Amino acid sequence: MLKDDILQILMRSRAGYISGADLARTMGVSRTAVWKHIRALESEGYRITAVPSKGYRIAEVPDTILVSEVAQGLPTRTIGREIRSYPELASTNTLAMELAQKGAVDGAVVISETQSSGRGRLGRSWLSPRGNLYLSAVLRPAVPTHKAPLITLMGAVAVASSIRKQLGLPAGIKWPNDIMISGKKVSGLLTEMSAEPDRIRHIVLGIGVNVNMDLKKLPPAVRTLSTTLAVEAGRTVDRTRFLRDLLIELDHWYACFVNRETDVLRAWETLNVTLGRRVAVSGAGTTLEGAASGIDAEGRLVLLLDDGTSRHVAAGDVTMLKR
Ligand code: BT5
Repeated sequence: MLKDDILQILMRSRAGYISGADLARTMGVSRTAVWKHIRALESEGYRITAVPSKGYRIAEVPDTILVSEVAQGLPTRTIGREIRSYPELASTNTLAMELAQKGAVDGAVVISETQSSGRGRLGRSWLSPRGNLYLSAVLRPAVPTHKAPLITLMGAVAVASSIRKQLGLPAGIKWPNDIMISGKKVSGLLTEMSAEPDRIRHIVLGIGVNVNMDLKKLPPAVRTLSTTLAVEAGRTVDRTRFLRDLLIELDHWYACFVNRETDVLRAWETLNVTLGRRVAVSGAGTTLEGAASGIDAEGRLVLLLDDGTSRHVAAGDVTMLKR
């Protein structure tokens, strides 16, 4: 897009001015057209100084995820082949499900700066102030329906290992869908599926990562259990770069999942913080207590109960009990 090209030129020469005439010549358009694109960039939050004798210069870049930079030469096979971004949505998962129904490609990604009705599991909400990452990927894996729950584990492996690689933080996975740092939740995943008995139509993998938001934006009860990447890293995190590297990591693990899901399970085992712990798993009106001893081939938690029997739990909320 012309606007993105102009943005790139201006970003590359942020130290000085570029004349409207030069931009117009490079782009092969009129100076009025250049001016219109400059106005469009301003409406996206860029502050651009215009000096009649010198030209244009970017004075301030908005704190938004720059999708053109994420998409530019993105070295992925599937994830991020299409990226749609929005300043605000009700929920990226809701829109991604709609797009999937209308035929969105495998790997299409939806992101939003905020969500007004971000969703967690079981009708819970995901609080979604500015400064974080909210994304959903449309997936169409050619695998049997019973493998679908592994998508959550796959996404968790991608998020935890991306945080580790990019920021060197000790991110771990709490079964089934939480990413934790130092015992606090930094990210949550929500997988939704449309399927026939023997065939997956599409899956939407939703990922929320607390990046730079002020934790005070969360109500106290949630805040005490939560953290952000910025708090853990001790600095603001570049969300554009974080997202780009996360999509690359997700692409890798998605390919692993489709080709040889045992690799995903092994990676999950090395990154998890649940196994080996005594846990209580609640769900469907009951709570089971026991030792989290493993995950099975379908991603269910294997719980060793005190009577010596074991249960394979498909879903639930885990509370870590004392060691
Ligand atoms: C989750 O549910 O953790 C899944 C979160 C998925 C969010 C993404 S954002 C992009 C995509 N679009 C959506 O609409 N959703 C996905 P669950 O395990 O049910 O946890 C929900 C609970 O986490 C809430 O009841 C709160 O206690 C807590 N919580 C809510 N917002 C939080 C936040 N920003 N950080 C940490 N914890 C939060």
